[in-house]
Amino acid sequence: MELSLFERMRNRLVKTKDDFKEKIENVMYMGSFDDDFFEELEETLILSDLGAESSMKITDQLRDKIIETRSKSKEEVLGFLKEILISMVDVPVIKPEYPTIILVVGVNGVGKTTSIAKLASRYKSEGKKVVIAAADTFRAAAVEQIDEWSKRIGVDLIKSTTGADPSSVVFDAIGAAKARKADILICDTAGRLHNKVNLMNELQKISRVVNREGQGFTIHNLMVLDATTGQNALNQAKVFKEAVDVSGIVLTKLDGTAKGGIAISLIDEMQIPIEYVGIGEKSEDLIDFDAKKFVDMLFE
Ligand SMILES: Nc1nc2c(ncn2[C@@H]2O[C@H](COP(=O)(O)OP(=O)(O)OP(=O)(O)O)[C@@H](O)[C@H]2O)c(=O)[nH]1
Ligand SMILES: [Mg+2]
Repeated sequence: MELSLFERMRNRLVKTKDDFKEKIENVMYMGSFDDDFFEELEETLILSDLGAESSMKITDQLRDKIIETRSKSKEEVLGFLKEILISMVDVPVIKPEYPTIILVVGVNGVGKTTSIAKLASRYKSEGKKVVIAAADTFRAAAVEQIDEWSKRIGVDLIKSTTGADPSSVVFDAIGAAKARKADILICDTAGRLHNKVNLMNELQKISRVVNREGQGFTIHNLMVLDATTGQNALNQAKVFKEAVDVSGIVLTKLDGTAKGGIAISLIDEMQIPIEYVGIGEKSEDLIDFDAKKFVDMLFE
């Protein structure tokens, strides 16, 4: 029997779930909801990678709620905490209208190419015509890597040689996507350090080509972030958002961390939805992210 999305999420994100639960329970054992409690709670949220800013916001809101309701019950307070987290992640995902171009961006090694393969495989199985642009012309072997994936999945790849101008690969790929009447064109790009100005400029150039040539397509800039890098992912997100108009996040390697709280912090601080999360290395290990269900899971 096929597992539900929720069950797959729960199975793979067990580290985050257990860790959060244990930490929150420890705080709740303190008994009374005084200054020590709030201090401890804030510390705990930060340790779960919710970030200083979001953690403070959560703690403040909870304090207000407790004062307002004069609640002294642990169950009620836990309920309030959950409500606050749920309201925080309430940033809607915009579903793509076809045809669409998805430009995938992010720093080195976060899981861009793997996520593209997972997306391509998913869309193909839904009967969509998928084309991939191998616009990582920077790293040696990057073209081979995506070539291998596209053959395995059975989707078209538009490629050039290492060292070629990535914008021109994207240009050609858009032409091919139009000619082949593709539903989805996914563009792989080179990992780039967010603090390297010339690389960010190159990314803006690619993005301009997509915007200019991609008439008739909805355009979607997906930012890939590695959950295991914690708050660093948040810093990357901020810089990439300056360079391109990021419309969604893929949060990868959530299976490999106990600090999945980064998901909440990202949505809260960036106000950008997490659309997909990576929960493993195989092509089926990508799930649609439901932030509300994610919070539910933390409190199960
Ligand atoms: N456990 C786990 N591993 C992942 C996930 N996504 C990607 N990886 C692994 O992360 C490593 C890097 O993935 P790539 O897809 O090559 O990353 P990239 O961003 O394209 O890297 P560059 O092209 O070098 O910038 C690979 O070993 C992947 O198998 C995930 O969701 N979970
Ligand atoms: Mg890559």
